[in-house]
Amino acid sequence: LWKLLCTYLPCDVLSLQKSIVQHVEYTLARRRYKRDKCSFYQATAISVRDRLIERWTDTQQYLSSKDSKRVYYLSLEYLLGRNLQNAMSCLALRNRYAAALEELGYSLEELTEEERDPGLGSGGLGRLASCFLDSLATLNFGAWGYGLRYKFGLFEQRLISKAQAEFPDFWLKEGYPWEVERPDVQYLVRMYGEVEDRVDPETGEVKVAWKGGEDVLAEGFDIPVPGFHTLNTNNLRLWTSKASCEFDLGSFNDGQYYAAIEEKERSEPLTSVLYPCDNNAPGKELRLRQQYFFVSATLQDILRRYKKSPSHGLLDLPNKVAIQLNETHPAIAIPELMRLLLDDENLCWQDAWHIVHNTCAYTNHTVMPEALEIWPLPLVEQILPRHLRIIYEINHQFLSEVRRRWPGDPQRVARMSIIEESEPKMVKMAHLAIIGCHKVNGVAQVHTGLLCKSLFRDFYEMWPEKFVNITNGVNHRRWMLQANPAMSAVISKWLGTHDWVHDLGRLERLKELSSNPEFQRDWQEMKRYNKRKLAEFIERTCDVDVDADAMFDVHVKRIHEYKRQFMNILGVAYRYLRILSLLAEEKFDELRQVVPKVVIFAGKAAPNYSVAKDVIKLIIAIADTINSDTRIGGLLKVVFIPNYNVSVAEVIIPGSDLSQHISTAGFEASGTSNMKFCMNGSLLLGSRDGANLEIEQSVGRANIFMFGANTKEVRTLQTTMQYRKPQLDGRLAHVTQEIRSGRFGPTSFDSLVDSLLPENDRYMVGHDFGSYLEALEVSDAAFRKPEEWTAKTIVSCASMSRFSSDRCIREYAEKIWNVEPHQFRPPN
Ligand code: 26M
Repeated sequence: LWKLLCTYLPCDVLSLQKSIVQHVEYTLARRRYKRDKCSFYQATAISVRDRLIERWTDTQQYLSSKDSKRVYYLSLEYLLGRNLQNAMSCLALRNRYAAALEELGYSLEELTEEERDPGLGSGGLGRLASCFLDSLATLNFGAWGYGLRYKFGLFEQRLISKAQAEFPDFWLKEGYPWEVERPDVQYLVRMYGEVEDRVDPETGEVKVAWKGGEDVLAEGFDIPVPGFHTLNTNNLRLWTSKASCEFDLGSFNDGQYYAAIEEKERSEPLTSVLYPCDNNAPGKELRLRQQYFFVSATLQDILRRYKKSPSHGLLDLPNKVAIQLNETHPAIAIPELMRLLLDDENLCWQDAWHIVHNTCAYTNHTVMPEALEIWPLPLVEQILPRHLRIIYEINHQFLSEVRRRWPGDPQRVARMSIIEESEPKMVKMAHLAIIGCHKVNGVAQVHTGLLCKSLFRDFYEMWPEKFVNITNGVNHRRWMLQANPAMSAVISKWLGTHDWVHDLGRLERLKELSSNPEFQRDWQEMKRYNKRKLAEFIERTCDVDVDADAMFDVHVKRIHEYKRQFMNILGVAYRYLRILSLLAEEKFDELRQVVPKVVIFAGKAAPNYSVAKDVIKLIIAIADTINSDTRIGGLLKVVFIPNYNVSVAEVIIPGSDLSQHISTAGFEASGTSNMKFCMNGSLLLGSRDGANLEIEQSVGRANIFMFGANTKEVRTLQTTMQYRKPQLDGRLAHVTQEIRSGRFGPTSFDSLVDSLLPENDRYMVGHDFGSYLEALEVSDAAFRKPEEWTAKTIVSCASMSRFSSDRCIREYAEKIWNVEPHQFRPPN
């Protein structure tokens, strides 16, 4: 009987239709005859989820039976994107579901649009985590992601009165059909309280007891993470905070019933909101509590699963478990795992340290000083008194080692300490992470170089073997196959196979075809099609009519000074003024040479980051002036697409000709959208920063437009500028004068414009502006030659195999986790 019951669900078209209609009626309890898209989307999602769940439970069972090493990816952020089409493709059921829905009167495309994009992250770091989950599943690694189930995701951005306005993103409003609540997976997490030293009367050993404080309950929600065309199905477990009253009913017995419940209810808001910062770390108490809540629940869960197997001794943990810390956000895992091993498992310090150090690894994603997490020591002491004691001990032992290696170098000791001797004292989470982990990795060559040469130089000198580079990668199945079906069809047609979907290296063969006129025609038609779709999207969201034959020049990412959207919009203003002067001087030959362009911006500014919000205002002001100036005809349009997120990116990236990645050298750790754009046949206009440099090596200098100071020059300039004030580029001076004079509306944007003065120009906009304009000119000239341009885009797309997250995950597996893929087969 069990054999009969354990077969997988049927997947013929009729069975899929039955399952969808049944979920409308029985799961959602809605009339199956009443036709509404939302119900049919949800029912379809649940029908797909059913088919994931059977693989998911089988995978977990298989992994336990094989006792293979597992990877746990700890991240406070995930930007999953929509799941419906991804899950269907993974199951190889996309066409059948599309056919099933068609007969029910729905297109898969329209139902796709019903899905809300869970914005549980703020930018590149969260999206990277999601790409990693997909590759881990596809490559048959047994890996779980852990994160927080924020009730409100990253805010929704609307443009009101020509500025950003933030609205709460209550993404769970209609329910999230991909998750499964796990009321049986609950842990208590303690915060606050006091520590007490207790001498064991028998052994005389001093033990530390953590007493009092408040308990919060963590409950898990699971989202299955399917691999592409494999049965392997991993898990993403997200924690939500709950009142812990169910756990200690005793305290209500003193008549304080309501007071007790009220107090317990205070724990609910802990996971309410995601901090909307990217590359910035506000030292907020709630954030530290979120981090600890997340880490404690996760580690309790990992240890519980580990200990279920009777053969597992704790000392063996590093051979069976790898924990990856995504940035320092979960770095409190180091003292928390120590605490669990010391206080709950009664291990000695040496054994506990050996386990922690060999299990954990840390990825750094930024060198921006304002993004480095440091916590006031009194705050740590208040919330996590036991952990502070452990941190002191870790620091004490570590600094003794530093003193042994570098006797008579107290400055080095002070620089490397976890505790900064300021007022108040601060706890440096990056130092804690480096000391507590066996590997530290940067996310692009130049970035890792900077970690070793400057930010973590002392640590690199002490432990050079600890530092590795693993250049980021992106999931090409989402960013090519799913986001750009037109391009995928052209590629598969010309290669005569779909095998590139598994192995991006197969794209190399396209290079030979890059000048083939028929292939070029298909490629150009595909690009035209994607640009028309983007043009329709722009019409809908911005109410601006744009010409799909113009060059689509795209700059989309979080708004940040170092990403220099400001420099871009100054360049746009310059282009506009130049067109006007050509018109005024009746230089018609030169006017004919001007490449018609649509400049597309999108991105969110942190709500408290006023400079970034001013940049959005300036972009909108300049866009309004240009778009309503009938003199320039269709030569230039500028749009700011609101509410940039994963699904908006899936429309924008395939429709782009040129994309800008123009951060000041040394500031963008890697960048990942640069890779996505290249994969979609868009050429990069890039600064000498992050992964741009490695992309240049792969695609070749002729197929990318690079400009500006490199990291070394930036460093020298930053020190010399204080003494030597260079002249502002004449073109830049002209543009800023026009902005101040009110050419782009009544606001004069004084503080933005003042930031260009050499003494204020931390991000080298003034210095790089000239070479930036030259790079733009080179790209214009290239665009005027369609065959050459097309060949460049083909070669650059065909050169992307290194930038697949598959390559990246294999490197983590080999260099850091020491894990092998498994060979899971279905039970029969
Ligand atoms: C910290 C404290 C409190 C609240 C928020 C934060 C915080 C959140 C996100 C700080 C930084 C955060 O993200 C940094 C980030 O996204 N870094 C980007 O990581 C990408 C993936 O490695 C790189 O490609 C980008 O270059 C890098 O900027």
